[in-house]
Amino acid sequence: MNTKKIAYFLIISMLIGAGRFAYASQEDNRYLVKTTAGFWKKSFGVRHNFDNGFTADLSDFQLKLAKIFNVEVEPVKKLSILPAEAEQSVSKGKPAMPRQTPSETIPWGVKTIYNDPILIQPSGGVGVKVAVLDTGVLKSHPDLKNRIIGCKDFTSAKVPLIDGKCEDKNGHGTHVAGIIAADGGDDGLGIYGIAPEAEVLAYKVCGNNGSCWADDIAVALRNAADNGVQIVNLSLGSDTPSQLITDAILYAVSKNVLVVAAAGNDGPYVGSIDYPGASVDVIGVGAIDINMNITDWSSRGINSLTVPYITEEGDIEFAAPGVNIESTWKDSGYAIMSGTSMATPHVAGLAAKLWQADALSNAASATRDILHKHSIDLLPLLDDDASGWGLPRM
Ligand SMILES: [Ca+2]
Ligand SMILES: [Ca+2]
Ligand SMILES: [Ca+2]
Repeated sequence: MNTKKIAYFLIISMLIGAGRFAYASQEDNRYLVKTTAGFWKKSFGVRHNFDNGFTADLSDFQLKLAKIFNVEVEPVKKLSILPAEAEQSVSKGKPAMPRQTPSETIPWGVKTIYNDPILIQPSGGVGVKVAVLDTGVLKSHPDLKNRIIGCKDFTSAKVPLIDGKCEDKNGHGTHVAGIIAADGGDDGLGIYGIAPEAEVLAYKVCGNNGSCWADDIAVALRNAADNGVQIVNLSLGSDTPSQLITDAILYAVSKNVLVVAAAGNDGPYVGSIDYPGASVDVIGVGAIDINMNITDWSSRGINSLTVPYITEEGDIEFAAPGVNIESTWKDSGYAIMSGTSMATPHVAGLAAKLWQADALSNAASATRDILHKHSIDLLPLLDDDASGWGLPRM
């Protein structure tokens, strides 16, 4: 490289650097930069490295430079959490000590999954790790504090990962985690989830407003797979697939991880199912109410257009309780929420309870098979767009 070229590159580097500091906090500015060249990584700043490039928050100026130098960039998708209705607080008592209590110790969704209307004590999930990729979790909640074995924040603007931090200012993640594994607390006065002996890893991948960058989700999925997680719960989605997430799911599946995701709340239109739930490698879950009816807003698959009882891209796989679901909340109390976000952790919790550990390297697919075998058909008859195999239960 001659002197002129070196000078030129130095000037460009300085300009890029200046742009980075000036615009780093812009919204909707995250891109996958499709090069692995150190020069561009240094200039733009790396959020996450991937096989075919890296992600970064780019200013308009940096975007222009990428274009001038023919560096391919592609916007990173944003996904969002999927509650269908706003929460409704139901806690009894004061937020202060001794503690708030739920309106019911065993919510209707847990009884439905257990197929036991007078269920007194749920159990199960011993030794099974479930990662909840969501808005974080209130680690100190009395019904969750003994269940949380990991807590990581993938959403910080400054660093790609903070270990030990997963503060939930939204509440959604705390609600979802409770449906999977709330254990009633030390005093047994709290609420119970489906698998109250399971271990939960709270991975915060969504901001407080409930929106979630695909690259953060992809990195969290890989992190979960590398940390011996058996089940991942994704109560989030978007209308179109993200390649970063698709690749990360393939990685997780190769590591024997079962991924469960919300179908979305865009029903009742055929094919309204969200990604990643629509992916063939992910269990997509729709929502039913207490009368076992599919809700209007539960997203529909394309099951009627594909082979019955063979899970293909775009199919719904199950439906589970998702209307007026009571669970743990970010204020140490309880709240009722509706959405396929709430249906999904019922299936993830049941998967933890039924985890087929003896199948070793095939445990995830064996567990998926068991869930199929444990399903009862919901109307309309057979494999349908709204509920697939139906309601999986004990
Ligand atoms: Ca699917
Ligand atoms: Ca099918
Ligand atoms: Ca059916």
